[in-house]
Amino acid sequence: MKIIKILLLIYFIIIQSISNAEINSFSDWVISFKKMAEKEGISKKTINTIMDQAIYLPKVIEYDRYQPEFYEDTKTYISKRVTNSKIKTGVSLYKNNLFINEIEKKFSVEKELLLALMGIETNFGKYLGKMDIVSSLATLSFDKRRSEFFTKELIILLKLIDNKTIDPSTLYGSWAGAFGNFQFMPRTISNYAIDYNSNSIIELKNLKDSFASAANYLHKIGWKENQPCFFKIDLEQNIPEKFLNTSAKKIRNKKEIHYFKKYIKNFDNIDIDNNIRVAIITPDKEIVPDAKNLSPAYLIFENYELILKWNRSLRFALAVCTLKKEFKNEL
Ligand SMILES: [Ca+2]
Repeated sequence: MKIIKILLLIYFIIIQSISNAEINSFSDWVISFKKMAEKEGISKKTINTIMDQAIYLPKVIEYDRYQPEFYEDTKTYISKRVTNSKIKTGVSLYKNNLFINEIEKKFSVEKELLLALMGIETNFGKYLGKMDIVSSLATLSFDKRRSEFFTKELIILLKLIDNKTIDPSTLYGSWAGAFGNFQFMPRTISNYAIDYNSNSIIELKNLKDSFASAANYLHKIGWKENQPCFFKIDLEQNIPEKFLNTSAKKIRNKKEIHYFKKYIKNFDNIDIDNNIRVAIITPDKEIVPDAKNLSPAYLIFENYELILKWNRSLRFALAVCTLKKEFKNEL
């Protein structure tokens, strides 16, 4: 018994000293980050007020390292995210906020798409995240894995606070630093967010500012109103492997629709201009154990690829477009 107690004591001393070392070097990192922020032209007052409150969040590193061992198949993924209750919530949100029509016209982005994105990202503001974003970004900047990316995001965030574009007291969001109804990262806020209700501050938890910001973002990256997103297809067995895209990082082997005619069983149902360039995705292939190689399969269009810019996930974009279609039937 005595030996076990001693061993436990040694164990706790080691664990304690490791976490102390981590915290010490985090505070060293804060000091060097502050110097960098000053060089970027951010005021000392903002840097000190904000960064003195930043703490190291071990949980954020846990989330960052977490790699699911297997993915939900596409059907499960979509059915969990496109639900009747979500459709109902979205419809009533729209009916109570008809300013969304004005935003649809102004930015040439369908209201159904905006509702779908908000529904998938945060379930209409229900899941905005409770992490202190400054501390999340600081933790991920201090960590070696993606330090450069998150350091830049944190600098941008400090600039937004420094020039009073956003209110630092509202900065609670996802563990990776995404914020507001549509989960914008600081760079997206800086490039695309808008103060639509004209009170001199961008509030991404406010409906007007967040809807206009999302619409402006989509418009600026080239969204084409009333153009298709994806079309579900049944593939013939003889389709060459190279045409089956499984990664959202780079979509390969695009062809005009008619080129794929010989590989698609339900080709005659495709009521879309045959000269549009498309690609084929098979999102379950490779990442879902025992997935059938050729099913499900989709033809994807330019608008679909724009949603990948918003979030690089084949399933995310499928879910958004599916929910969008549901809203189209309801509104
Ligand atoms: Ca505002």
